[in-house]
Amino acid sequence: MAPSYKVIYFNFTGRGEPIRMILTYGGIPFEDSRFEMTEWPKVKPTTPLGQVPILEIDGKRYTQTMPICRYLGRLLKIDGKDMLEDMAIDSAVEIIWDILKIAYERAMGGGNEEKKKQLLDKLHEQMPVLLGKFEEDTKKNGFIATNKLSWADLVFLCGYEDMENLLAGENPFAKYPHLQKLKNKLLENKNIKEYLLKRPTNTMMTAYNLKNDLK
Ligand SMILES: N[C@@H](CCC(=O)N[C@@H](CS)C(=O)NCC(=O)O)C(=O)O
Repeated sequence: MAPSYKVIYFNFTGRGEPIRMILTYGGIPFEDSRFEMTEWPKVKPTTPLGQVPILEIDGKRYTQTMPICRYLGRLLKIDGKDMLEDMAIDSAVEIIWDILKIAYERAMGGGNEEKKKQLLDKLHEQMPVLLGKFEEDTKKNGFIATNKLSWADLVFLCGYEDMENLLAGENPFAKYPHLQKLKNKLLENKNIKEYLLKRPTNTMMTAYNLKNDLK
């Protein structure tokens, strides 16, 4: 019998979404267990590390976003063909999260305007370097990390949506036509399309939804 999967995370994209997106891409049915921020104090003590996301496989709980994604990538054979490609995939995913972490820190930074400005400056300094590298790689190979679709591309798709929200109004991908093309190519996937159409409304970031770009 096929294993049962359950993803436990906020009703929000963030670190939970790459896990949901990879399962979705692979056509693996999963229970999408979401809760609102206000419920977190009740949920936190029930989690192994006081953190989410959690992936449950046949009732056993696994933590840490990227190892979970890496596992699913291997399971679906959208990992690298050798250790060097796996390193390229891991490296791309780290780059995506390096940018996202700054953008999230800025968004969650409360009322400290000076700190927020510093983080925005840091983003403006790093994005052209890091996204510029992805743009060049994607122009050459069609994908973020290797010359065929890998789980890094699905992490990128989620990162694309979060960056559009965290930097709403700035069009962070406007200068990167190949990254936009990749996003559109991924949105042609039937499973992803169906998932986005039925995905519960993200209660925290509402400026941009990948669903808006479905053809
Ligand atoms: N390294 C962990 C970090 C997990 C993490 O920080 N999760 C956040 C949500 S994105 C969380 O649970 N925050 C609530 C808390 O720490 O109380 C991972 O990648 O899964």
